This record gives sequence, structure tokens and C-alpha cells, in this order.
Amino acid sequence: MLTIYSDKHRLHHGTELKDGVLKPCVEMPDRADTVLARVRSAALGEIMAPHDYASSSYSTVHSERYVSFLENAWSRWVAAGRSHDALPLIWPVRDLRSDIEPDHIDGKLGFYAMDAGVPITAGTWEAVRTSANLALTGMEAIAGGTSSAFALCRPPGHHAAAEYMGGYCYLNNAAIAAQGFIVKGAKRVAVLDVDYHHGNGTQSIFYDRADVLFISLHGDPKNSYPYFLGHRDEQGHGAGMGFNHNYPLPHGTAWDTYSIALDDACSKLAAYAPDAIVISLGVDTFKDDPISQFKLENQDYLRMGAAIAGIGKPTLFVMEGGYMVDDIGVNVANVLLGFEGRR
Ligand code: SP5
Ligand code: ZN
Repeated sequence: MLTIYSDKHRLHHGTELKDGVLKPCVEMPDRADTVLARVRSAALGEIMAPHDYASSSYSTVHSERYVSFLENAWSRWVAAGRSHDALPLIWPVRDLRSDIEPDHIDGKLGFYAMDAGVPITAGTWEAVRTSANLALTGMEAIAGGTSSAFALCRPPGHHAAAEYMGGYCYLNNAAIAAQGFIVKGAKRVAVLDVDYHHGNGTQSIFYDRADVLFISLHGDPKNSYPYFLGHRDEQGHGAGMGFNHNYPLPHGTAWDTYSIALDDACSKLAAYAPDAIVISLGVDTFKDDPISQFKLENQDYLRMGAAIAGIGKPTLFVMEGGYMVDDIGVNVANVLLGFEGRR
């Protein structure tokens, strides 16, 4: 399988507010390094650098003002006299106004964020845009006839919506790629999100559309981040009604339960007959993940890949979460090897 990778991800590593303490993000550079090392040692195939794309390539799913905010946030933060990571501290919840964008960077950060897990550092924008470019490059390879590809994205993307960042995500790489397929002429595209956390950003972006099916398997939001989206009754809106499916699963879910939901999701994906599938590939479903509560084992990821291959469509894998650094290389490679029918 073709892998698309850039070491520009190393430009981004910040601080998050976690368990009441400011700490280095568990979403760290070692993650991508571990995955790349395993892609190499498993002889998965060619590794290529991403093409460059203009910022306007991201406003297919994000608003222009949000992309512009991301691009300029660090310089605004520095101009306000700060030198440590930029983090939001106030949010326009419920009856506060979200119809007027603040001018001050402190207001903008809250306006464009869902949590305090999205630090902006000097190198963040360059890493973020490169991550989206990896997904776009993989999409173009598949649109050009390659049957599958793996975009080794970092930072991840599935929590980012049209106008907000959150959960280590800034640009929604998977959504940008899915929309890229549509722009290239695909009639139907499906996104399957297997990250432990609900892909709230991707769901939100495509919620009222029938041409992009979104399916997510994740920790039940009653007990898992992002808490405020990902319930079973969210099935789409307007023309998109029936084209959104959530499988919230309880803490402790292991392969026996997980695979039932995955098989059901794969049946829905096959019935939709998409021109291409984008997999939001998080491996934070692993039993030893430090922030998640599922119990998948190393070998289960081979089965996950085989199940996805069974749908039989051109498939773009886009890296999302997974924080047990020692094992994410093995688990990601296992999905890709399982997809290819290798062991
Ligand atoms: C892309 C991705 O996987 N983002 C995940 C963001 C999760 N951020 C907050 C997680 C809080 C989990 N706290 C659980 C503590 C368990 N000891
Ligand atoms: Zn996750």
C-alpha cells in the first residue's frame, strides 16, 4: 500500500489542559515516528511526500475565516505579548453570542475551539496544513486509479468541524479528502470512523448531505469524550437524513462486541455502493490506550482491516488518534496488512 508521509508533523507539539493540569499533549511526534517505522519494517510499500496545496483547498469543508484564523493565530498571539502555547479559555456556550467574531485573539481562540486540547504553537499551522495535504495527496492517488493509500496524518482531524478545532484536531483531514473525491467527480463517498472518539467534526460537516455517508464506532458519549455528539439517534438532517450512523459502545468493549457493530457498519457501507471510502483510522480502541476504554488486541486490527477490505471499494486510510505509542505502529500496520490480506 502507498503511504504518504512528511516529517513536518514534528513542527507541532503543544500543551493541553488535562485532568486539571497543563501537560504536554499525549498527541505527540513519537506517534507518527512509531507508525512510520512499522510501515517500513512491515514492508508495506512505497512511502511518498505530499504535494503542496493552496489554503483554499481546505475551505471546501471549513469556512474561509476559520482557515484564516488558523493561519494567523500564532502571530496574533505573539503580537498580544505571549510566548507560550496559545490555548482558549472562554467559549460561547448556549445563550452567549456566537454571531459576532471577536477581534481579540483570546476571543477568537474560544470562538473557534470546542476544548483546551488544541494548542497553537509557532509550527502548528505548517504541520496542520501538511497533514491535510497528506490526505489530499492520498485522495488524488486513489482518484487516479490507485486502489488504496494510507495518509499518515499528524495532527489528526476528525474532531475539527467547519468552524472549530478540538481534541488535537485543527483541519479535518478525512473530510477534506472525502470532499476532494466529490470535487473529482465521485457521486457517493463514505467515511468510516473507527477512532475510539466520535468523529463529531466529520459528522457535523456532512450531516445534511446524502452524497457523503458517515458511520462512526466509538465510546458512548454519555461516558466518553467528546460527550456532546455521537448518540445513536443522530441520523442526519434534511437531504442527509439516513446518511449518518453512530454506534456508541460501552466502556470495556472488546472484539466480540466491537465486531458485531463493525460488520453491521460494513453492510451499510457496501449497500451504499460508494465510489470511494475514507477510513478515519484511530487505534485508541487498543486495550492499553492511556485515554480510552475499549479492549481491542493487536491481532484484532488485522481482522478490522480484513472487514474493511470486504467492502471492496477504493479506500483511503487517514491516521487519527491512538496514544499507546509503543503499540500504535503495530496496530495501524495490522489494519493495513489485514486489508491487503497479509499477516
Ligand atoms: C483525535 C483524538 O483521538 N482526539 C482525542 C481527544 C481526547 N481529548 C480528551 C480526552 C480526555 C480523556 N480523559 C480520560 C481520562 C482517563 N484516565
Ligand atoms: Zn480518538
